[in-house]
Amino acid sequence: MLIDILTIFPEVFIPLEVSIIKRAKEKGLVKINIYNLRDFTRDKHKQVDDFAYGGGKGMVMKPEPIFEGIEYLKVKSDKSSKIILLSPQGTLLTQKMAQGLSREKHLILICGHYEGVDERVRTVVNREISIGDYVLTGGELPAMVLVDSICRLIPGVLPKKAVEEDSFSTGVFDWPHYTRPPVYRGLKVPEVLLSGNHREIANWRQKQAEERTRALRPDLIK
Ligand code: 4FD
Repeated sequence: MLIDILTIFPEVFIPLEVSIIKRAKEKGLVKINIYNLRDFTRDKHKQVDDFAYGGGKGMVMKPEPIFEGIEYLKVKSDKSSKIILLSPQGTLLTQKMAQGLSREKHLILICGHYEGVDERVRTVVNREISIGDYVLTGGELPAMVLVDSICRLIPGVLPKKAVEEDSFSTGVFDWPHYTRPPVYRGLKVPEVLLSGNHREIANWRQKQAEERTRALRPDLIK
């Protein structure tokens, strides 16, 4: 998969250079390119925003750098590309959505700023996605959240079993996990986990997972 990101803050994308995503890139399972929208401006001041027509406070992201950035990336790729705008007005991101997007060949993510983007940008956008009902200073963090949720689902990035056991796929949360030591600050690991009885352990875990989901997120129970 190829993921191209258009942003005015390319330097914030460091989280995509560590851990699982770093390894996915090294394995050649995903290529992530970050592009500075200022490089697609043509004026002397590399202006990416401007005042809103009709007045009012706040700046609006200009359409030209975004259109030109998209055109440059589409010509380069020759693939069927999905153009995604991260915005608080988008469809709420779900595990199912991430699963669908993990099968795409080419994604172009647009990170907005200021009071929003020129409305005409929406004519070239295929999907508008939000990571939750709150407002952020920019679309960069949502873009990284989206990339992370997608990349871990690309075959070969994680062990198959780990992905199958995802809470939002199985419909229940994980069971409680423990590691050594068996007693820490007086807090004991449940006896059953030390018993070596694998059938009992499996039963205990299933029960815990269900109880925990019912208590924390009854809406998830299928
Ligand atoms: N909830 C989200 C996305 C972006 C954002 C922006 C239009 C504002 C929250 C386009 C308006 C981008 C989210 C930047 N805040 N702020 O996913």
